[in-house]
Amino acid sequence: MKIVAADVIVTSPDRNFVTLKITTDDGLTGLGDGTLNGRELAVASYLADHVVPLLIGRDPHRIEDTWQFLYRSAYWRRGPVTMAAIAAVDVALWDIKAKAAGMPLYQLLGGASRTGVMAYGHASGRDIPELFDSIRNHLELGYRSIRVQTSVPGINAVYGVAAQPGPDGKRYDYEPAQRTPLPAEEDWDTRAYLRHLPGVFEAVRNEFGPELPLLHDGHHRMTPIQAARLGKDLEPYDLFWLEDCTPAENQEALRLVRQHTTTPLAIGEVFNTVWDYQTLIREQLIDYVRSAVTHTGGITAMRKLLDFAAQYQIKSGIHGPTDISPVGMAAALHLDLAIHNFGIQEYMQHGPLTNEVFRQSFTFADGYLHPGEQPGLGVELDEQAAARFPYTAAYLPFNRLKDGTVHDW
Ligand code: KDG
Ligand code: MG
Repeated sequence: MKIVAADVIVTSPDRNFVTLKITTDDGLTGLGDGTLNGRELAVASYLADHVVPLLIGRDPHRIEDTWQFLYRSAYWRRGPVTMAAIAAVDVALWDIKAKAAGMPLYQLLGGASRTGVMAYGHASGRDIPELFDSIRNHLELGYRSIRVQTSVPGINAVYGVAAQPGPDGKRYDYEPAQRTPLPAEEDWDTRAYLRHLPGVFEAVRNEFGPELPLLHDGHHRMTPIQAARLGKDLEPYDLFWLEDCTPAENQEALRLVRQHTTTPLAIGEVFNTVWDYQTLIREQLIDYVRSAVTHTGGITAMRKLLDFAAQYQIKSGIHGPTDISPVGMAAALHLDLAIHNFGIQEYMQHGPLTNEVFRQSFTFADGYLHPGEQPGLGVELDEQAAARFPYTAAYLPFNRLKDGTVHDW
């Protein structure tokens, strides 16, 4: 079998997505997600200008060899653009291999290790009553694990709070990237946040009881000692995890956090290779690996990363916000179903236009996702529908402190 075409499709139904479609000489097609929120065209160019010419004529079954070739022959290693491009190729090739085998992809990864994939959804509110409504709404939608994000008195706009108004005055909702000419400016005050958050979790536990798994995303804003304090303060509320408590480029910083708290820690959505996790995993400084298949070099690299994590009883918590396309989500679900050290899967539901462009066969019922039984990934791209939604520039927001200093967002 040979690759005869590889097309980069950029579409913007509810938001921007970059998809690679690989076609073989016997007519099979495979899809891969290369969406990098706010920097989509960089991956599209990397693929179209530098990778597609290298794929034509290659044997699509040689997935490991293609991965190593793309990673090593570029000379310039790692980085989100490169690794998203490699992921798009890798996942498209796995899609083709599984279609050729006539099996859903998870069968090629070793078969199902569980009957379904536990998912968590994003509840949020500007105040406690709105947060409770959002949690109830997520429970009604079928979620059985809930991430809790809340506004903080004294801060105007905080990551993850759906109902707060964006720069256009509309609901911010679940999508932080906004179609504005410049990135929206948000504000931040760590001391106010540290004072406010434990009371919110206390109220949620009092209302919803001890059983419900609760998660929280710190979104990279604290110093190690601040993160240590928050982890300690949240211990009575038994979180499933505290995510991205510090910007983790400095992996050693997590030693300090770990010394002080037993709140489980999840890190890695902005990472793109196993090297970003070396200290975190080897020293057991985290409990969950948060990488996206889409940003970490695809199934091939994620499988190795998660097998490494398994040696240390560290589990998966694959990144699954709306900026992961349905193709990237399906890839995550096949992996989730197959690996032994599965933890939880993030699942934010896409909007109706996205679901029109990407026809999906994965299902969600009673808190569990399943990738379905169609050969391959189980996602089809409607190219005519995709063409109706041209790329629209959008940016993630950024943060400033009260004195104007730029802060991590
Ligand atoms: O593009 C940025 C989003 O993917 C990120 O803000 C979402 O932190 C996030 C999460 O945990 O889903
Ligand atoms: Mg996050």
